[in-house]
Amino acid sequence: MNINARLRLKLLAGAAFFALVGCGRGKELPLSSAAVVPLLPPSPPTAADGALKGQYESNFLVGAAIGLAQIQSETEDADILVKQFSSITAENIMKPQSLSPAEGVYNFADADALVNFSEANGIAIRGHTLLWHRQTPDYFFQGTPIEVKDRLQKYITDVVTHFKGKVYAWDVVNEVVTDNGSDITAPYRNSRWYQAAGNSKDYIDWAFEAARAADPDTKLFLNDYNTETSGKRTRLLAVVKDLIDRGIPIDGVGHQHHLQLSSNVDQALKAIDDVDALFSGLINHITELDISVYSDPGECFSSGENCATSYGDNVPESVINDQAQMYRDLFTGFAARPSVKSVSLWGLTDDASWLNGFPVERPNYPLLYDKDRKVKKAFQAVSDLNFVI
Ligand code: 9MR
Repeated sequence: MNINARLRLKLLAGAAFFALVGCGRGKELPLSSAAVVPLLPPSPPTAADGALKGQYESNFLVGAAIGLAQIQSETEDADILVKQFSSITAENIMKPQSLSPAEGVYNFADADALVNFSEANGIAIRGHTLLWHRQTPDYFFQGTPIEVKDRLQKYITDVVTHFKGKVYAWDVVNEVVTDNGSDITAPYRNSRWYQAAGNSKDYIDWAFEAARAADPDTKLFLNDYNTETSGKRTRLLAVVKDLIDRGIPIDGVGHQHHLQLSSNVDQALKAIDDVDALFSGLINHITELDISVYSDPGECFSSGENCATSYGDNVPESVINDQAQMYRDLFTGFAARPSVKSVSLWGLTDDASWLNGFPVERPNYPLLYDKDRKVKKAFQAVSDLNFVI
């Protein structure tokens, strides 16, 4: 919407509001006091039950990444999840470090609590993640490639079997594509996994094969970030093509979509279109969506230099509006693409976002709910397409 249209609507809303107040109060409110009457009534503090998940019911599940606190002690969060979300991802407690801190030792209690909450409330669970080079105990990487393979496959078999029938999709491998096209290992990341597998990509096959054998029905994903940038996307597509050409069982691509206000929405949607064009039958999940209110240059992410100045507690209204518009453009684009089956936010409320500490310590406001558990304009923009931003 252009500025004039927005202004016109505000004036109309203001006039209607003024007329109502004026009627009720009779002479108490002189016409000349229009300047002190707010132009818009305050935003509703809460949303209608089901407004978010209901809007996309025929398109995709709408998810959020959470921790245990949100379902055990933060009852407002639990209430929001039940009312507005159809999918949950464990932000941390289904990672190898949490599930198996020592070889052969499993700690399923926390993850089971999340699964029980979800099942009791009819919310689907997305599994994150069976393999990553972070949040993974050292023991996984020790020994010969054969020992590494056997251990990884046992771990994946045990975990996927434990959650069989409860987790509708797994990020089988997370972030295995390199950020640097000139790496000698490109398109693969030169990670501890790559090295432990004998400087080879074989560990990716091992992971997918073990996951498929343990649960033929759950959907298996390769998940990565920056698929909205062309270089990373090209490398990711090469990795996926290689898996498919060799018959490795993969069902879909997870696009993390950690975006910022300067990100390009068309490119974020092109990531889906490129998967669709190359691999008919694969599905797409948006797995970790958030939109930082800062527009940081590349060096902020690589070295913490030249990051945008913190807004502190005062984010300009224009930024909140731009963020809402961007969320709406993305969700509308996702809904127009039938291969998108799940869209998850990486967090529920702004205060709990990982972006408050990355790439630098700085309050960020990347999600659909604010720290007071009130819906933001971004929520309204995606859950009600008639909402005027
Ligand atoms: O949000 C997660 C944060 O709480 C953890 O400290 C961090 C550890 O590296 O992982 C974060 O989640 C990441 C996800 O698992 C994979 N993609 C990037 C996410 C943000 O770093």
